[in-house]
Amino acid sequence: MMQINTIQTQAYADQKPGTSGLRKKVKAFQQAHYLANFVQSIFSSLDASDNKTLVIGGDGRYFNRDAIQIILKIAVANGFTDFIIGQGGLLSTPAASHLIRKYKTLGGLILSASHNPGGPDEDFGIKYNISNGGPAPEQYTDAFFAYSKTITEYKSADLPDIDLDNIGEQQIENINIRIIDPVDDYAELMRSLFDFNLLKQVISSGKLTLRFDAMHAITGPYATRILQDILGAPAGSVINEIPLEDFGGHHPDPNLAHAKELADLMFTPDAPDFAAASDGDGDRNMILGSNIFVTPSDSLAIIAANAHLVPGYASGISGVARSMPTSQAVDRVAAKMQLPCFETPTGWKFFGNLLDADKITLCGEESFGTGSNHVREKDGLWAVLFWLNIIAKKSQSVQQIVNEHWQEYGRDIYSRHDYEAVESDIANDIMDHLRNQLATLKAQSFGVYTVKYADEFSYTDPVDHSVSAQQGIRIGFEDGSRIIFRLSGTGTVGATLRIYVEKYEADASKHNQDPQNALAELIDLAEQFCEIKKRTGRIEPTVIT
Ligand code: G16
Repeated sequence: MMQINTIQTQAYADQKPGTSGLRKKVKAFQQAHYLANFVQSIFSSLDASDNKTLVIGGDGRYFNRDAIQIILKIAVANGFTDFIIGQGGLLSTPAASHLIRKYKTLGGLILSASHNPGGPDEDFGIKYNISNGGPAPEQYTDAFFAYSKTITEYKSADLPDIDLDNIGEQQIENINIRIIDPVDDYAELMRSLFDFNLLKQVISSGKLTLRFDAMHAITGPYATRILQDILGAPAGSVINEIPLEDFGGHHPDPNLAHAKELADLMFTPDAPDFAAASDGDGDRNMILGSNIFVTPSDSLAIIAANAHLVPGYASGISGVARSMPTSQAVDRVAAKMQLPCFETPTGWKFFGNLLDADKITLCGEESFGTGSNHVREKDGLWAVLFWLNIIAKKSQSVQQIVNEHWQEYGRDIYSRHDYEAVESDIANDIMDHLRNQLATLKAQSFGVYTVKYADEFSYTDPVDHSVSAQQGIRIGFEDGSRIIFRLSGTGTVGATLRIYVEKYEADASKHNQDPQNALAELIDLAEQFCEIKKRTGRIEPTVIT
C-alpha cells in the first residue's frame, strides 16, 4: 500500500484566485508548501464524487514539470486514481478543456499564467476546471480561497516522480497514469468543425498564404501539426514554434505590442494573406490580414455573421455573448440575425452556464479571446481556423471581409489603454473616485458627448441567478459611445487599470480612420474622469490595443 503522509503547513493569506485562477510570481509558488496548500484547498473544497480522474497539463513554462509532480502526489493522497497528462506536461488550455469533456473526467488542473512572461523570476499559475471543461465558477474559487486561509495540513502520497515524456500508460498499484500526445484529440476536434478539405486545397496550393506566431509557447506543436502537417502550409509558416520555459524572454501575448514583428510584417509588401498569433497557453488569438489588424471585438462579430459558412456551425447558432468591455459590434449582428445576445463580466468562466444551457453557441472578449460551445475555454487556434475557413469560402481578403462587414453593420471603433503595475492604493483610489462621480454624471454633456448612463456593472447569471457585483464602471453616451474602467484580475504586480473606449461610426467614408484619432476626445474624457495620468505622473499607457 502506498504511504500517505500528512504534512503540517501554514496558511497563506494571498491565495485568492483572480479572473482566471491563481497567478503569482514563480518565487511565490516556490515558497514552502505554497502550491501544495492551494492544491489541497481545491481538493478539500470539491464535493465527494466517484469520478477519480483528472486531466493535468500546462503551457510548459518554468516550474510546469515540478508543479505536476507535486500535484500528482497530493491528488493521489486525496483519492484520485486516474490521470490524463499531456506528454512533457504540455496541454494547451482549450485542449485540456476538450480532454475533460471527451474523457468525462471530474475536472482538470491547468498550469499557466497565460500571456504573462515565464521563467524563474516571472509568472506561474494554476486553475481548476470543472467537469464541463470550463474554469471553476466563482462559488468554487471562493471556496478554494476560504479553505486556503485556514489550512493547517495537506496530504501527499509517497509516489515516485512520474516520467512525463513517454507516451503510454503507467500503473503504480491502483494508480493509472496516461501520458498522451497533447495534439491528437484536439486536431481531431478541429477536423470535425472545419472544412479541412477546402482548407488543404487553398493552403497547400499557396492560394492562401499564412504566418502563425506561436510566440515560443504552447500552440507551437498544435499549429505545426494542423497548419503545416495536415493543411499543407509550407514549413516556416509557423514561427517561434518550439515551446520554451521562458518563451524566449518575451511576453507570449498576441497583441500589437508584443507580437509587433508579425504585425509590422502585415503592413509591408511581403505580407502573407493572413497572420495570427496565440498566447502562452493557447487560448488567445490575434487576427491580421494584409494591411489590417482585426480587433477581437470585430473578429467575434464577423465570426458570428459568417458562422453559416463553417460546417460545424452551418446548422445555426443559438445565441452569442460578449464580456461587458467588449465592443457592441456583435450585438448588431445578433440583432440582425434575431439572436439572443448576452453581456457578461470579464472572465471566460461567465460563459460556461450560457454554453451549457445552449443559450449561446459563440462568445468572445476584447482581450483576444474567442470561442464556442466546442470546449469551455476560449480557443486561439479554433479562431484562426474559423477565419481561414471564412476566407477560403468567401475567396476574399481579410480586408475585404472586414470592410464589407463594416459597410453592412457600421464600425464600432475601439481601443483599450492599459496602465500596468500601478500602486494598488492609487488604483483603488481611482476606482473610488470614479464611483463617487457616477450619481451626478447622468445627463451631463462633455463636448459632443452627453452621458446617458453611468453605473457599476453587476451581472445576474440567467441560468443559476448568481450575482457578480462590481464588474467595472461604465459611462455610456447618448450616441452609443462608451468608456469603461476596470482593474485587471490577472496581473501579478500592483494593479492594472484598463480603460476601454468605443464609438460607433455608421458612415462608411469614415471607417478607415486610426482608432486613436477617432477616439481622441473620448480618451481625453476618460482621463478627465479617472485622472490616472495626474495621479501617477505617467504620460501614456503601458499598452494600447
Ligand atoms: C483571462 C480570462 C479572460 C479575461 C482575461 C483578462 O484570460 O480568462 O476571460 O478577459 O483574463 O482579464 P483581466 O482584464 O481581468 O486581466 P487569460 O488568457 O489570461 O486566461
